[in-house]
Amino acid sequence: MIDRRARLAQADPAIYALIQREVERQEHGLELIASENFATMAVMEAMGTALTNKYAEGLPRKRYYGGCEVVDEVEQLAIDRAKALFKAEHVNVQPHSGAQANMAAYLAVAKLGDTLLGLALPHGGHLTHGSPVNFSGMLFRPTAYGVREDTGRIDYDQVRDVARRERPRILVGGGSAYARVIDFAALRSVADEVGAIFVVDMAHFAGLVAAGIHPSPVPHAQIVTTTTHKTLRGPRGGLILCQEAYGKDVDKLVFPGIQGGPLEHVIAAKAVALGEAMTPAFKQYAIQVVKNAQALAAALAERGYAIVSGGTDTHLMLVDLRPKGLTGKDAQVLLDRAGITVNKNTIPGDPQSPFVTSGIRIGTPAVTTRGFTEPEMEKVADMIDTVLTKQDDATLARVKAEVRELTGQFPLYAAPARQAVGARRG
Ligand code: DSN
Repeated sequence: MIDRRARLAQADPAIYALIQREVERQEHGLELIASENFATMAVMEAMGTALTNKYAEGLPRKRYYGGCEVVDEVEQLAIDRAKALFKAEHVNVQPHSGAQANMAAYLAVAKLGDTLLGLALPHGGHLTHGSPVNFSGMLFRPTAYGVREDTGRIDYDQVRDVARRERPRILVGGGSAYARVIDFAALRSVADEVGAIFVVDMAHFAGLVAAGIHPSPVPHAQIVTTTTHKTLRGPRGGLILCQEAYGKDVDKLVFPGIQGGPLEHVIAAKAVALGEAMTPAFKQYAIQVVKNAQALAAALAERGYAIVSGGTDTHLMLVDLRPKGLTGKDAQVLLDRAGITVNKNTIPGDPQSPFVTSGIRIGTPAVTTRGFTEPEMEKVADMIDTVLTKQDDATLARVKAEVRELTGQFPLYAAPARQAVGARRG
């Protein structure tokens, strides 16, 4: 069999070299972006297959084109696994991304101009939960609830007050920088009181829900959306889970509403990831993700960093850098130079703009995939603190070498011969 890497290297040396560089970056860097992970070799192999060549508008056994008998089975397997894993009545596995999953979910239950109520972006929400620069704030009337500045937690009384005042058609739960378990029952009761549909975007914590170590929104929300590549550790993409009563509308909105042909190669990879998420090994992984996040939050707090809400229940934490006199932007740049990847993030009540911010968001899904446990979290906290405290070139170079040594002890892409396709160990 012709080696796939050799073929790519020969056909397009420029792209091959860039992929190799990215493999190197992932191998030797400390990946702490809360929404990133390292998919398994099996997931990546499923994506790089002949399934990419097939058009399959429609749903399994109800397609517009012929020749869909194989992809029908692929997609049905993904649907069945998602239903079983999340105990959902209806699943659509076609959304190309979390944003498209949210768009289809909203349009399935609301009209243009209807009111949407979500967690404010600077309080840990997401662009697609009603930001004015996003479709969610352009097509709908966006309103927001927030977290209490003293606790960093959602104020459910305030959610009820805002909902009573604004009368939303859709109440959105979930966010991209909220570290605590959300009280889904409380939000559903608010939604019911004002006649809203409750949509939960569980993109960030879906892997924890799949592992059974985080409350599931599925029994509470009419519609649940997610990405598949964060804690769920699958390919880049989205899913929609919903109650049977919303199934037809959701399916129609995904296609022909907002998408064309589904990406069956990605759907195959989603099926592989969903299968992996059913295993005891994945449950152990998810447990360790949270233990690592809690260990890292505690270690940073010991070093004088303020953690929004005082800690985390999940895979991520929001670090308020104001006690250190640093902005998120500066911290992100300094850490990057030492091979540590995080993202700047606004904190509740942030006096800085979203381009500068007063905080950074840190997550543990990726480093846990490569095998880090609590002792490594202490080392990571030390490295972060050293970089942000000293800031000089020599220190940054020294920490970068330490990062390389630490990541070298937990290799990500096993054999050099498999590097070009990004073969994660295991
Ligand atoms: N970009 C993702 C995140 O970092 O949370 C959300 O879309």
